[in-house]
Amino acid sequence: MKTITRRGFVKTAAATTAATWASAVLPRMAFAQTPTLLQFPAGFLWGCATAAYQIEGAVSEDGRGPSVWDTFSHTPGKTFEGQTGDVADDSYHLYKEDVKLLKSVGAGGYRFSISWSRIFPNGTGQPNQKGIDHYRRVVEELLKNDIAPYITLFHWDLPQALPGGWQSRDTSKAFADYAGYVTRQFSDQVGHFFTTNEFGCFTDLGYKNGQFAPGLRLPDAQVNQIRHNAVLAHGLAVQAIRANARTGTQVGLAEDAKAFVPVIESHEHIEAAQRATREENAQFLTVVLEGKYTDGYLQREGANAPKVEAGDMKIIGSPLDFVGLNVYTPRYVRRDASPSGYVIEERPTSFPRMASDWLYLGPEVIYWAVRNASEIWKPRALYITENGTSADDVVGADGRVEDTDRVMYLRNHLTHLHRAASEGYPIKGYFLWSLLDNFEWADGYSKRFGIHYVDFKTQTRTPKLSADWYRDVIARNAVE
Ligand code: PNW
Repeated sequence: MKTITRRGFVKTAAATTAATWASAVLPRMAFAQTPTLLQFPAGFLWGCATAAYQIEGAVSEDGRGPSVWDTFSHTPGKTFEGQTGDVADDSYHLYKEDVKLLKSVGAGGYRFSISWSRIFPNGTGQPNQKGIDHYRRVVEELLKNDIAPYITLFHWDLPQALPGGWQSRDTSKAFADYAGYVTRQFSDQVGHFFTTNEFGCFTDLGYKNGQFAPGLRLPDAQVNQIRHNAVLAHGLAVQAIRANARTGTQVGLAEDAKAFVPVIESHEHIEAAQRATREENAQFLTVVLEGKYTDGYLQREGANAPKVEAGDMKIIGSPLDFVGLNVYTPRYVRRDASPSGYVIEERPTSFPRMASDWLYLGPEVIYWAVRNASEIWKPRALYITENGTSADDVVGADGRVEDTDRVMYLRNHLTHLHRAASEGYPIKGYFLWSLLDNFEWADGYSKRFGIHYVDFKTQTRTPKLSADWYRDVIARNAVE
């Protein structure tokens, strides 16, 4: 028999006491404190999102034509360390593995985008069958796994061959032709299509600030015309989809409308936040949902306002089946006595942020994004088409990525999304950005948004803590 030292005895005694305490107390605690799960409505859709240029790689394969993002990322000084999407996650080849990742978290939907220049290498003209074949394989793999495909038709990778890019109205027409062609091919298997993703990111950031492709800095009048071409492209595409797709196909868009939180939840500040929502998104979501530029926008832009041709507004305002909102960062608004009736608060320098400098943390934004859009525009259905965060992920010695900050970000956003659902706003689903780490545009691979870690040298995918957490949310249809 082992002699029990005094220290050993104390330890054993302590352990026994702890065990006795635990068995006596814990079951009762567990009984008394039934966890309050925030249950989402039955049938709520949980998914993940990605975009073609950010994950596919294989940029010269099977007849794909170059896009403006190939040109831009290969131009020195435009992206972090000159990184490009040439290989990215190699999802063009590894898509089956990526479907397995979706399956393993239990996703019911996958929002991904089609690369326009895989289908029409020159933007217009002859379609490329190999491009269609690739997405057919992706769609079939998803369906085999009971994951509903949600297709974004344009997530910024404009075919380089289109003369003038979004400066030309012909690009809007080319987009409609492409949208009609793709939906004719796929609407027997795909029920939901998004026309464009985030107008401001491919118009303002591309043609006004030059941070994104094609990297131009044009004067306001030209930028406004580009914005107009973009919303017109969306409207023409909606019509082309309705003309080509199977009846019942659901059409919408994915838009990172600036989202406004009232500084205090009182009638006057809520009203101010809704005024701000309409005015600050006047050139994009507002004109799409109202078929009209606001008086405020036209006044502010004056002589620089877009030139509108007869019939444009009706096309732009074509009725939609749903609205998709990409929600990341909050803006705070209060009522004031100015003609607009609102003022947007400066953020204090101490305002918390995540790993991307533009990504401020204010989880209530997702509630207000849904509520404001619902009350202003009364859409039939809403989806959160993106929400997520970058984080400074580190692979531990045990191979695990404990992204507790991402879990915190997501958990808190879902708590506030739950509030919106429980108050009856028509929120039907949520797509987490992103399924896996990928090419984060001008930030290259320096910002990771995935719930799966990607080793870009070996293309190994590893679930992070956030993937385990999300699996749990989906399984319970609830957030804790
Ligand atoms: C979205 N901002 O972009 C895009 O749809 C994704 O492709 C992207 O990877 C993701 O969000 C994360 O960035 C945004 O500056 C880019 O506010 C910038 C902003 C918002 C969204």
